[in-house]
Amino acid sequence: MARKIILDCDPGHDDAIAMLLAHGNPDVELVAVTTVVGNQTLAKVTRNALSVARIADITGVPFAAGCPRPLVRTIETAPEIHGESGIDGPAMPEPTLDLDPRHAVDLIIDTVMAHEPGEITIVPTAGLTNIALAVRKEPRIAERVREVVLMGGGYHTGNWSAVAEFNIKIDPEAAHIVFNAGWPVTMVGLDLTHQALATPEVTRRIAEVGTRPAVFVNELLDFFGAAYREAQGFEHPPVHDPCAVAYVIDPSVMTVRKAPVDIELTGTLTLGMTVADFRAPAPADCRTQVAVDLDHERFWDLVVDALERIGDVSA
Ligand code: PIR
Ligand code: CA
Repeated sequence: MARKIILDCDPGHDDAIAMLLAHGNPDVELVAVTTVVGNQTLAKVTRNALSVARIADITGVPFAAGCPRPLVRTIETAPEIHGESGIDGPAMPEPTLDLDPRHAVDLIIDTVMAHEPGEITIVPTAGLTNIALAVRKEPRIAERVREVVLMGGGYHTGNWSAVAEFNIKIDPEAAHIVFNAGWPVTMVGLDLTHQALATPEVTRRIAEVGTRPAVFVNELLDFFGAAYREAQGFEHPPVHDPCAVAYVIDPSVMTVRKAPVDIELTGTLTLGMTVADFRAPAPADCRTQVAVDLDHERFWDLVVDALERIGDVSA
């Protein structure tokens, strides 16, 4: 049985690849896609999500727009990495799907409550504003969700400050709510995603697939790679968001370690830091774990396989 997932995202180059992986892989089923301000404004990332749906011919899945700003902080976007559109590089087709009329928070709640306990996995690949509001509005989702597998944070480095990662730093109060809601949380952070590098071997494999969606992925990686080279001094770009989807598809593609994790809300240098406590043994009631090591080859096998299955759908 395919794992049912809600993808909460801010496309975003790597969010788009996460969406394609979730759509193409038979072991996960996209049951909703929700958007939130992050890499760019809500209007931009929502349009991008709908354009990606057209490129991959994703139909029959509700897409809903969520929060236009973080809970407490002012909006911070990432144009130096994702460009003015949030997904600069490829030509993005005019969306053909209509948005679901519900707010993303309500679509998340409705979807979780309409399924049996343990059926829905939430996969956030953006700031946690929507997820935090959903669990505050309907606290019963905390027992009903199978787990939250999120891209965000990191225990040894940041990318938006020395110690904080973007998705957590842009809405640390929301992250605090999500990490303390009582549901199981797997943090797929920078420690893991900085191993998911799109090397020339990877882009060669994707080019070999040869389809329109595969060409789109390489166009994404071209722009993203150049931005990462210039802004962050990376030789090859780390492709963060599909790592969280990959964990849901096949947890053995990475190693994880159980550890309490909490979010720094008051540090002057450390705001938004995901503080992981690695003192052994982890307490018996610990519901959080962090991703540690990625099997690079098998991760990219999953992405290439998903693209092969999506095939040559025309945008
Ligand atoms: C990536 C992101 C933001 C900033 C940088 N420098 C790089 C976005 C990605 O979409 C991913 O979800 C997460 N935030 C990585 O920090
Ligand atoms: Ca993202």
